[in-house]
Amino acid sequence: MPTLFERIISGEIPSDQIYQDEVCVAFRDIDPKAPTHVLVVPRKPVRSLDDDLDAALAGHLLVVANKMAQQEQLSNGYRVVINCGEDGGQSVDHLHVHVLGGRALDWPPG
Ligand code: DGP
Repeated sequence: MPTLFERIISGEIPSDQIYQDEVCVAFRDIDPKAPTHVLVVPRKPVRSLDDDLDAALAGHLLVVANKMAQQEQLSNGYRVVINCGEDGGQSVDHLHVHVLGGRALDWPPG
């Protein structure tokens, strides 16, 4: 059974996609927590950061997260978040990197 994000990547579920390459796709979060809230999602349905994660894939996702911050002109700063597991607040079981910006973000998170 494909994950929600596989269904978005395939186009079955519409999204506001802003980037794609051979490894990953980026689209706007449906429930944004900041003026800019983008998800960077690998095409491969890796379940979470706890999965058997390939270092090259992990690095690529971070490079693309930075690319998205530049593309979205988050020149005053931004935050990159990976929620992992129940306590981490992960709600979709397909690894994804949140890129948040456009306002000052509180720390620590709730
Ligand atoms: P997390 O809680 O870290 O697993 O983040 C999952 C994010 O996915 C959450 O911020 C909301 C977003 N999301 C859930 N369903 C959809 C959807 O159908 N479309 C889009 N664009 N984002 C979604």
